[in-house]
Amino acid sequence: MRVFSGVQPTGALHLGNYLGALTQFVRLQEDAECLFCVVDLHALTVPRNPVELRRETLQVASAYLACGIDPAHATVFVQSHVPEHAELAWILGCISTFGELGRMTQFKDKSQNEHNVSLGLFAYPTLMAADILLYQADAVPIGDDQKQHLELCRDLTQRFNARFGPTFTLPEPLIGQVGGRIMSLQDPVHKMSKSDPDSNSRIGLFEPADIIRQKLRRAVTDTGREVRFDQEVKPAVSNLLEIFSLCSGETIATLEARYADSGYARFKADLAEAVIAKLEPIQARYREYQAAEDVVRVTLRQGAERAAALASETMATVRERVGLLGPGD
Ligand code: AQP
Repeated sequence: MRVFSGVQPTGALHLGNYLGALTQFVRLQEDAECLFCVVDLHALTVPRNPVELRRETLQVASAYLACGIDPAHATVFVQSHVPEHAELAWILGCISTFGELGRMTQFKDKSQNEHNVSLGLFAYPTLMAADILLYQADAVPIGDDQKQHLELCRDLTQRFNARFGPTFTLPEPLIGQVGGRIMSLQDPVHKMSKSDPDSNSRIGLFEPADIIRQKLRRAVTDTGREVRFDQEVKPAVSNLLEIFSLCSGETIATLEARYADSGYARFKADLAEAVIAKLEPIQARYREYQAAEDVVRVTLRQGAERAAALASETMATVRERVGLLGPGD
């Protein structure tokens, strides 16, 4: 099985990225051929400071390694180092419709109240489809928020294959049973997100322990005192219970039984310690990679070489299928 997934360098990674995506990546590398990409072209769909973008690209790559992605098992690379991503995105854009791209909820959310919405933001899902199809991926580990984009990728796969002949593997989404949708600590109807202007809404993977304690103390809760998992009635507490369970390895039922009548303050204090304990070893490894940036750069160079070999094979077929005249034809 071949697996592809990516993370955008759009700011410091948070617990949602970790629990929803990165933990899955680490698990999958044991049994599948994995490609994990820092999708820097996606990050350009909203205005970016070039110096920050370059720094955050290296940070996401370092985070991959710190979380346990092993370059001996998985190909780690930067999207823009393999130019075929942009080329295939153009070709897929030419078989995508205005209507289907306009229905994407992420586009609607991100373009709301914006005056100068870019073509890139609108076409984001075609670039994501190109990322996946270029490597003939069988499966794509994603958080729940990317489900709609993957559905579109599957539609484009079927449309392309029907129009030009079997070319691409139809990819399946891999969404974790739990952790697929970690919610904001300040507004539990919205997902935890890097671009939320309120930094109290998320826990950064590399934040110091005292900030994590403070953010969890300030996390909103629901009416009533009892600690109970009920996403309808108690969305905020349910989100905290899910985070607690994923960080401590204990079941939600065990946690409910322990904290049922203890009140929110003790529950949140213990939750903070569980999150800190989970993140400490990752943070230590991240500091090591930050001090050895050359190691990260070499990993990315080697990863790009491996990825480019696969990408050029797919693109040779695609160019031929759609009727582009090759220089040697
Ligand atoms: N809150 C979340 N819960 C679970 N999984 C999540 N992911 C993101 N947020 C959550 C998953 O993390 C992977 C990488 O995401 P991304 O950075 O490529 O883009 P995103 O989904 O748009 O994530 P953010 O944090 O919300 O970034 P911004 O604010 O820049 O758009 C994906 O697999 C995603 O599903």
